Amino acid sequence: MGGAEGRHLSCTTEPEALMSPSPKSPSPKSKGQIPGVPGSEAPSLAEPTEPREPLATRPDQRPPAAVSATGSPTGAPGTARAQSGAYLTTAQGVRLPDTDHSLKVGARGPTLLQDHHLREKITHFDHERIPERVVHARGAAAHGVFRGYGSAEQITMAGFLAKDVETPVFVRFSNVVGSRGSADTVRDTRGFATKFYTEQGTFDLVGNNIPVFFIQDGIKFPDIVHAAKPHPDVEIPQAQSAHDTFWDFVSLHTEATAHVMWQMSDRGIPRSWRMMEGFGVHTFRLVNTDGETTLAKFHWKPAAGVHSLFWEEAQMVSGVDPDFHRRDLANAIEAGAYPEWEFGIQAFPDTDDQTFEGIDLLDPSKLVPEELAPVQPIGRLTLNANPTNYFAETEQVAFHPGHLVPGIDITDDPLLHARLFSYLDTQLSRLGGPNFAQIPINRPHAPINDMLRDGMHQSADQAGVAPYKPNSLDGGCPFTAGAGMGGYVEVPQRVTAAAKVRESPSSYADHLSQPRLFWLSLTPIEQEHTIEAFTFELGKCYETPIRQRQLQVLANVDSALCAGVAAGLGLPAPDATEEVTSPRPSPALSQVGQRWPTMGRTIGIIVDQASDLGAVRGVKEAVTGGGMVPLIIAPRGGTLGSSADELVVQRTFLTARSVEFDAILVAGGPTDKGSDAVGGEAAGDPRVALMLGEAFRHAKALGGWGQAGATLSAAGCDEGAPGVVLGQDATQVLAQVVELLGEHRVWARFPAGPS
Ligand code: HDE
Repeated sequence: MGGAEGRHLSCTTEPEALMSPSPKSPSPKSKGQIPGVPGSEAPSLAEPTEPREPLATRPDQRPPAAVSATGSPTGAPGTARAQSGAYLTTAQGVRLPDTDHSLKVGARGPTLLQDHHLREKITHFDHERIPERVVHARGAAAHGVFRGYGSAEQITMAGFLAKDVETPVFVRFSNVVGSRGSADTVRDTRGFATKFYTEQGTFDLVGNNIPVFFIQDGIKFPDIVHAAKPHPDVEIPQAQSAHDTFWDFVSLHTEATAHVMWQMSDRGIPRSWRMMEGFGVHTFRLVNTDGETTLAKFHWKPAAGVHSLFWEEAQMVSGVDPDFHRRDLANAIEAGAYPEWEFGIQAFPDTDDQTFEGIDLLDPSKLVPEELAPVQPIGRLTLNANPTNYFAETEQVAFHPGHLVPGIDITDDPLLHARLFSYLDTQLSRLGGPNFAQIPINRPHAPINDMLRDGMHQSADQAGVAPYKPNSLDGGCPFTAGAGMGGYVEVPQRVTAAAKVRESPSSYADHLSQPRLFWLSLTPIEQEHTIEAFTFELGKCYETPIRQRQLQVLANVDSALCAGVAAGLGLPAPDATEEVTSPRPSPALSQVGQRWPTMGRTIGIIVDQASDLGAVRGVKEAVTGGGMVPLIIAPRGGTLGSSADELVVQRTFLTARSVEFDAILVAGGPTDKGSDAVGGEAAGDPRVALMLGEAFRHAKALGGWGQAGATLSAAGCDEGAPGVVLGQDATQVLAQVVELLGEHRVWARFPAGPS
């Protein structure tokens, strides 16, 4: 046993279990362990001196599958990772005696050019970075498995959706605007990109957590991205939409309004990637074995519910823990609280006009309310392993909306068509040439016979002498496959004859009905947050005309929305200049008012020398037993209690901040000690008061036992306020707090919140 976090991983973890790419054998859960363990074995105090085989990866990690550059299983053992020998070598495998000193003429002399090791080491280092993604540069990923329910078999022949078929997946979540090193919790759209390694080839669903997009035609993408990125002269602000160029563009380009409404709502600041919905955004065309087609929109529904941060929390987290979302994902997987989503589709008849209930299905700035077209579950996604190497897997993964499998085809959405060009193109500069599909994380698990040859970074040793068709020298191989042989045959969709034009269909001119639909579907507390977000963002603009222009857009969406923002900005609220009908609200668009599982949530337990440690141990076990993570917060680090039954401290009053916890418990002293137990260090510490005060303000559940009431009251948390649970029995207090956690927040703490 070693390490402050109570590590109990074994250093002899089974290599096969660690490395297996099979989705059927997810990495073993390490239940009860506080996540965040850096390696699979606790380090020794002194630097090790005896050569030994390197340590195994952690049980929660999995590398890409062991398939060759051309998609066949290599049979390589799971332990066959790069860089896994006991001795340091050059890149050519020659053992090295020293890597701390360059070769010099005497200890104080000049460095010699002949030092190959120095030159190789520094040259490689000089080229360690590749260009970050133009958009979605900031992100993290996980491996998992997708299981089809078979419920979509009537409408699509996609093999991976068939009943109980299990398909390995790699999922990357991202922020759109910020650079690779920016903070996770900024207000932004989130990417939700899934690579399905199906037996019929790779299918990528490259979606977002917002179902509507800023633009309706891909040709506008550089414009919106240039407007959202930092100002080109001073390169500020980083990873923010709260600046003049963004609001200048969207206030003029009103087709962005629906997306902007979502971004300014709580959806723009998710609590966790595990608690986000995902959307394919575009309408796709599904085709079954009889050639019948159905239009469909893809949805991911998180098992943990859809939850967000408060804006103040998001801002604090950006400073306290810029890696909040990626840490949350990795920790949940490490702790065995595997994130899950149900995959669903909204299906629509493939009619000539490609509309449904008056909504143009080819317009990516519009959604179809679930009340009109319910989301039908067709499969389940489970993320069950962390990557073993960020660069190799997460940075190099290359998604592409054109990676389609038989049964899934595209529609004529002009945004999608531009994407079909862009994603292949971008990888050429980002991943250094046309062979990026051979990078292990990008290798399909289906056999590849593409006749593509040579090029930069070719790593396949291809067989045959005739990479052309027709040929006789390779026996005519490879042969083409029609639909009956698993070939991808495009749906022979009729295209209406028309003149070549640069214009959009007239339905695309409706920029207001969907923002209004969204606004009307929010609960009062969500509307209040949205008003605050617009006020904050526009308040950060320098130019008043830009604010006024955006207020006019908001006035056309809803007068109350506009009035709220205008009041905050100290500007007059303009009258609407366009009339918009009031669509029926869609309750499915609200995040508030349901109960959700609490698995993977974090509960902070404030403990000091006056606390009843027996009760704390019981609570800690109950939290762990419920699949949540308990973090002990104490005045200083180390352990509490007797050495036989010590309690490891995970956070101190100095390192803890409220934003890390979903709920906080205050462990009071045993009541039989009477007044002696009152007045532990927690009661008088301003950092504890700050922590509790913030959690209270952010509507988090708070609990305590023994004399904890005094600590809570001192922090301004009214004992009688909703969601403040006090009692003498610690496990009962915990049970009530967990009950509250199921609703994510104690909404009743706000006048505008639901009671
Ligand atoms: Fe992307 N987008 N995009 N996008 N996008 C990229 O591809 C682009 C769009 C989305 O985790 C880039 O490999 C254009 C819609 C995600 O690696 C780039 C247009 C949606 C990711 C690119 C769009 C997305 C990207 C950057 C308008 C939601 C991250 C690097 C026609 C449905 C994927 C790269 C990952 C990434 C271009 C619009 C989602 C530059 C031109 C709509 C989740 O190729």
